Amino acid sequence: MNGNLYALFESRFPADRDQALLMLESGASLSYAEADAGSARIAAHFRDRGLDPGDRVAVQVEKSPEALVLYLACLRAGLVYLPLNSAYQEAEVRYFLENAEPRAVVAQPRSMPWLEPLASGLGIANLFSLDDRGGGTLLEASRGAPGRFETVERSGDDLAAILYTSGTTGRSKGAMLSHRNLASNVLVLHRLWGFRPDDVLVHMLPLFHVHGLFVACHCVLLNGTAMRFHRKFDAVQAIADFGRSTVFMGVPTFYGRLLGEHGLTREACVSMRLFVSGSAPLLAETHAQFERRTGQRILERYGMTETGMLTSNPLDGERRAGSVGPALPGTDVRVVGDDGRPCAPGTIGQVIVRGDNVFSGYWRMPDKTREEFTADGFFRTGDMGSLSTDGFLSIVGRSKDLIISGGYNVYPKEIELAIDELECVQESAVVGVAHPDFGEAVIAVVVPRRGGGVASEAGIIGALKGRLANFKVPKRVYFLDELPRNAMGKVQKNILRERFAPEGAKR
Ligand code: MCA
Ligand code: AMP
Repeated sequence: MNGNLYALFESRFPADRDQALLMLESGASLSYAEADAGSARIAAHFRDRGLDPGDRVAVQVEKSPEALVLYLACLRAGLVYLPLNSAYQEAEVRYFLENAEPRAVVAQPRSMPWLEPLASGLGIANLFSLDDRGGGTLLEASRGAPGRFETVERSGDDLAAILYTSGTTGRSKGAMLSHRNLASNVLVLHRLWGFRPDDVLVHMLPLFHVHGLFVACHCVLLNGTAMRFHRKFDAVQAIADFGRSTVFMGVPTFYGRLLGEHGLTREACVSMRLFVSGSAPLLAETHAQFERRTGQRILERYGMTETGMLTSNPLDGERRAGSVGPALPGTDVRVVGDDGRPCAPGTIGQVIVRGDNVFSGYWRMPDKTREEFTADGFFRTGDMGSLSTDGFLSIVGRSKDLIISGGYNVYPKEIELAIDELECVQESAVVGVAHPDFGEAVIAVVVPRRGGGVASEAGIIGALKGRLANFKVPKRVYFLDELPRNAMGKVQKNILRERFAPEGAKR
């Protein structure tokens, strides 16, 4: 049997392929037949350009129907899909291209002035553009290709995608995800969340991360039904859609913003059967408020880029606020002490996981991969948690130095390295503080360098904007004469968090 994930999706396509896969804001739709033909054309074009199965295709585009079709094309051609957040700047993209060595790059037309020389310097011969309206050289070039393509045979172990996650050292690592990793996870979620033939999902997440692509889109593709597909999150539009849809998936920021709208009522949600939250902790208060307003209990689940989804609150049964639920079937989730031994229920320890959904390692980083796995094959998530007697996991913190802002991960080290490069800076420390909209927000504490010129908040933020994706740029910069350190010389970030939390991330 072909282990290619696309073959699994295709086996579940609706009998009538003229049925919609995507319902668009414009009122137009994209049918399963059109997605199939469009992805066939791009896959055939890639093959004709000499791309072989296993080659990487880096993609940095805005969300659009064509972006999803391009992903399907890569699966079908056996190419390894490498999605990049559209907010990444040139310096960030350079690293990914150098590290992954893709055979082709598809990017926004506005990136071409810097991407053309970069790609040519790296010997990447296939550079295409794709804008958020389907314009650009990719579709022009593949227009003449046949609308039929035999999906390439893949084994479950073959790579389907590489997703970069930042690291505590400041260097991003490419998580290698196989067709089996992705297929096993969506098969479980689809069953556990009770997908039905009449489901319609409201899709407002970005396509370049796990939540929007591998959780939301995969569930819909496996279900052979439609999603209302939006460029980005919009609370008013979401509420309008809830009246004619059944499933919604979002990060906690989405739920906070929905609660800020008067239109969010029980009546507005009457056709909805499932609200899923993940990517960051959902406050128990948000959970309670959402239930009071709509009568619906949000289902919180927990996952990672490296592993896909790991735990989920139940569809039927108690959805516990503050818990991410029991392990998914087929996934082994343990909480262990520093000695590696399982903790007693209620005791906090490190969360480690094993299962078909767990990635095989980091791209070209065997040492890093070895470090992150135990001898018996468990991946160390870097999250701290505890299990209840009935197996519900609660995430209580992280052993990794990570900030999650509006569902996006920011590793302080990467930001500190960028700040420290500035002439006016002696050293810096980046921490997360509570933020009413993003949950956590990034702030920086800077020690100015003597003789390095004027160090100002606006100057530092301005300098970082061209170098880092916008969501990584600190919302505020504070100045100190020196950073608090412990006896070992390590910066005491907890002191900085306490000190600057009241001043916060807002001007
Ligand atoms: C935008 N801004 C942000 C963020 N997003 N700042 C901090 N954190 C953010 N997440 C800033 C921009 O820099 C900009 O500032 C200003 O807000 C407006 O930008 P805009 O793009 O208009 O904002 P928005 O459209 O309102 O976006 C907010 C958002 C978006 C809708 C919450 O961030 C979002 O869609 N987040 C979802 C992320 C996600 O999909 N995560 C899943 C990862 P300025 O003007 O100063 O530049 S997958 C994962 O984590 C695992 C596997 C899992 O479990 O799911
Ligand atoms: P990423 O690297 O984007 O895959 O982010 C994964 C991290 O997001 C996890 O290791 C957790 O720290 C966090 N995360 C995801 N879902 C949840 C959740 N429901 N509650 C708490 N943290 C979460």
